[in-house]
Amino acid sequence: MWCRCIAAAAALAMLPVALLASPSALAEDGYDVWLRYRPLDQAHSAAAAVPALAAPASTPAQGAARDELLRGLGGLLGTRPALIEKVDRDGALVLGTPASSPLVAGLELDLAGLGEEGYLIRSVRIGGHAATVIAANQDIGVLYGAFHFLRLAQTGQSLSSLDLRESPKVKIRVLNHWDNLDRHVERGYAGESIWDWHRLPDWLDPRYTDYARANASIGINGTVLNNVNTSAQALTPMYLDKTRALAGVFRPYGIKVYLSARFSAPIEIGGLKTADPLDPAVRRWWKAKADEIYALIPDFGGFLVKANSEGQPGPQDYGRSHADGANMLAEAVAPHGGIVMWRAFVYSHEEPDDRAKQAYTEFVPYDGTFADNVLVQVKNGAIDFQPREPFHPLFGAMPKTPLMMEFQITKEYLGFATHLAYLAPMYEEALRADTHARGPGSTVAKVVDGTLEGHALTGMAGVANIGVDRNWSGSHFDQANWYAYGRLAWDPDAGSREIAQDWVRMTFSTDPAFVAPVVDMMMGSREAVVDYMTPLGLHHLMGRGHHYGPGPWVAGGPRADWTSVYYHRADRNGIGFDRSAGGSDAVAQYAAPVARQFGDLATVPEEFLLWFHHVPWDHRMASGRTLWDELVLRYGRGVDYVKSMRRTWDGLAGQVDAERHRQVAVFLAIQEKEAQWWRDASIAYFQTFSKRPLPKGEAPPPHTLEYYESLQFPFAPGDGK
Ligand code: BDP
Repeated sequence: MWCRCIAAAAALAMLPVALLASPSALAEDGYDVWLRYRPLDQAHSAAAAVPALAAPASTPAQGAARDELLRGLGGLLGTRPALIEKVDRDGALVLGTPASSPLVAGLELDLAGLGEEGYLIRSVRIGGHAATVIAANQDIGVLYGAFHFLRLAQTGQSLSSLDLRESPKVKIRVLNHWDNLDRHVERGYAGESIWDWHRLPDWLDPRYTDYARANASIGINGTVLNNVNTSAQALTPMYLDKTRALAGVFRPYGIKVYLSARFSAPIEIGGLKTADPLDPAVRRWWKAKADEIYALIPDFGGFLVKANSEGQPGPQDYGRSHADGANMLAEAVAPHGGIVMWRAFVYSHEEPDDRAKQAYTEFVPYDGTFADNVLVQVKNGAIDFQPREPFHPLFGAMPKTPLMMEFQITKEYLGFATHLAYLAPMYEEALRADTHARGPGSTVAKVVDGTLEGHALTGMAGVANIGVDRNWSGSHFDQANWYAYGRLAWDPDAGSREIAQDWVRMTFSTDPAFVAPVVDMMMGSREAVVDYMTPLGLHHLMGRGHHYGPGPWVAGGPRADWTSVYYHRADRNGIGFDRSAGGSDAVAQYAAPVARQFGDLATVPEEFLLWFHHVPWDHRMASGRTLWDELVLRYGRGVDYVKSMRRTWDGLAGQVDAERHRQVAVFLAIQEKEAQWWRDASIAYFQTFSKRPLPKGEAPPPHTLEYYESLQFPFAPGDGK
């Protein structure tokens, strides 16, 4: 990347001034993500001028902060600041911890309460000169502060009279890579895995450093390198050595590595006959494995485990519980300070109960029995990362257990990498949902950040959307989801609009005439996907296996809860899954006020209507329309939104470089085509049940239902394998 930057800078220097003013003259491929550091306009660069930098660099972590500021300010302002040891002029930037920098120590700043990762940025005077200090208790806080300072400059904010204090509200902020050792990424739409296992540990692709920089810039402090559906080989000495090498690259950036652990590894790579968590030989094996890992990687984070879920092995294979399994691993890593992230995404083969209820049923009885270094990792909703789900009933229902949030950043169910869908409003919706666990105001965010029950060990996981594609995420706008996830993991109360504003300014342009329409377009984009795929609480209606495109007709196969008909239950009377007291009674898993609201057809929010109720086709909606008419209109509304995004984006040509503009424009055209396909296929299918005409003005689907059903996509990307 940096070669490219230097080349670009050299090219820039030779360009006539008139051309410099035109962003469209400079091609960009998105590799730099939001850390582009392109020259600020004159007004902003004058205001942001930083002539000198006093920054220690005696450790790799300190070096990372200093280098980032040199690179960032150099790019933004056109000249790199001079490196100084003493403040001898106005405008210097001073960074460090009291231990690393005598200048910082001399300021006697109030760093208490900032913790290990927090920082402050403050305008101060040193030796009679105006200066800005970025100070923290640890080097990593300084690095986070450096990125924050750069963000202020990049987004055109004032750098004078600063007084900022920041520390993360959530402790473990990790990406989950669903990457296999053969580099296939399960549900990945950005090319192969960035982990080049075959060439590791010797070849350390410079991408790994840029990956760490991007993550550190948004406060991500951990990464689980391998898929939750993992092979045990990831724990063999050969692969552990490769993991050690990656850990070495990430360490200066405050990023710990974690591994997904296959529960049956003691059998598969340990030669044991069992993986029973209560078997002493099995326990010894895991302890020895943990010791082996920590000897290589002293700051190894711990294990992520998917057990007894979708065919993965687990403690129940031996008649043991999730707590037995988690606690055995927890015991192995505890002496080294490691943690276990035990997933609650479970639903059993034998259990015929509503799938939405099963995680709660299986986990709630074990509340209070998990070891202190175990977090239970819960998806935002009870089914599976659908475009819209009500919050998972486990949030608020396991007060004695730290519950980690698991969001999906990769868009398995929201149009893969081609559809523009900004997911922060979806994350925000889940985090702000009120569980009522301890009365009103018991939001999911408070469960996750530990404040509701007083947990110090807290976490958030995001299933990564990263691959080897030049732009990392498969599309330019999908970088925003990676970015927003990090910002919300740092502060679950942050606002998705403000995050989008920062991202647009850093990624494209600070021009308000560009920022405002693009942010508006992003903010409504997820709702549009809900509309054209699964309006009014519908869910799980996608193509079988690969999950590409509409498949409301999907039926049969190995298990009912992998079909669409199981979820929509359309018949001649109506549509929707009855989870009220008269149905599966899933509503009873929520606290009483929530259960009442969701369980009553009169009070359930319309966006969850068909999630909780089977509703007659002629049911009157708030709009006065019948359910059938409303459904059809929502499908169309989603398509219309995509059309409006295309118009907006087309109108912004010239305000963004042609290379990125063109790809976004073409992807939006694909999105429109696919949104239309979702609408047409869904209407063609559901009309066979409703037997009602389309509302006036609504175009009939151009093809027969048989046509939509006949479409096959054997090579759609990202399938599990
Ligand atoms: C589903 C995915 C599947 C994952 C599973 C999980 O389709 O590929 O393995 O979630 O989270 O969304 O374990």
